[in-house]
Amino acid sequence: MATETKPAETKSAETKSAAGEEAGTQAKTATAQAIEPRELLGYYEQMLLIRRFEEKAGQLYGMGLIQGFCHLYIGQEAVVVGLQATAKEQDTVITTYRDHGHMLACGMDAKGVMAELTGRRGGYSKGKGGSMHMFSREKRFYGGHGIVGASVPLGAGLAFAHRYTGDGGINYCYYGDGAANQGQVYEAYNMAALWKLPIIFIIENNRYAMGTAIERASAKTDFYRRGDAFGIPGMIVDGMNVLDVKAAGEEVAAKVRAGEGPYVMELQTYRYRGHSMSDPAKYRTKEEVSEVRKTSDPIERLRALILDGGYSDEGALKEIDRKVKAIVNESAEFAQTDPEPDPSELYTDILIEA
Ligand SMILES: Cc1ncc(C[n+]2csc(CCOP(=O)(O)OP(=O)(O)O)c2C)c(N)n1
Ligand SMILES: [Mg+2]
Repeated sequence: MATETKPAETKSAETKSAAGEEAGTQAKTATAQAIEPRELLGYYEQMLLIRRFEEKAGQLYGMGLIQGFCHLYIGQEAVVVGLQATAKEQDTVITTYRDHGHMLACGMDAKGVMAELTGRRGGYSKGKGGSMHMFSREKRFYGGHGIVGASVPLGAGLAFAHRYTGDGGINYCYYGDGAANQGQVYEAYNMAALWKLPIIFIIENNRYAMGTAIERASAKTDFYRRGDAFGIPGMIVDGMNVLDVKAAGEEVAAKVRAGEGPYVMELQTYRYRGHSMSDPAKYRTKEEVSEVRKTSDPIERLRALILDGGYSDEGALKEIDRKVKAIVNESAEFAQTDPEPDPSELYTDILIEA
């Protein structure tokens, strides 16, 4: 594998002329950047791990081994992989119920995540939390929240803690296009702007909130401008291009780390599966989904860049495929063989006011 650094041409994010430059709002354009092959292969591996993990979770759900809610992240992998590539040790992450990819990108163990999905002892919440209730203080992952919009004020709280303790960290706060219409989001924006909190508000615009297309739910769909009223700058990014995401994330994280206060990022992306496992997705056509898969799939795009740009070869990618498959199979095996929690666990981790 070659190791030289060379510029990678990344396809431009859709560039929108921002009518509202008032708050420093801008459209993210393409970046040519110095990049090493091993970095590209690293993103490929992480995105593939999320994709294969989610496919396996979908299978286990179909077999009745995962019950309750299960929201898959397939299609959106470049968002979290690109952004987490810009995170530092002390930073914190918070997100919604569509959270398995975020956990893996934060470095949480695939076995622990899969075993939580099947309700086993070795799961991150000892098998008592399930898909939407996993946390890792060690990896600074603060959930996993089922209440739409809740990650935003909670993220502002984490950002406040970063500033209060002076640990130098920032918060990566993820939520959806639907959540962006919640009232609590704007209360949090106001406080974050007023106190210049170190937080990136990350809107994963996957075009739908459950079965509702953004045009049907949002009076204005330029989500990156949602901070305008509070003087919070925003940026729109092609969320299907991991290199664009990484470059944009670096630029924004540097500003937030420098004490400039919050920033809004809109990542334009797409989910291939239904909202959750119980959604047949009748509100959109099969053609729409296959068109996105064909033209914008984040993994296929990176794969093409790696091969066409001569950064690496088929053999190296196959090796990564094998490695990822082994990790996912091992996690699925563990998630089916690890015992269920002991009944006595019903009485632990419960907050009781005397
Ligand atoms: C306060 C609240 N209202 C409604 C719901 C039901 N609900 C769950 S997900 C969802 C749609 C959210 O869509 P979006 O924010 O775009 O995120 P995505 O699922 O697309 O990732 C809704 C309405 C909820 N969980 N919480
Ligand atoms: Mg959405």
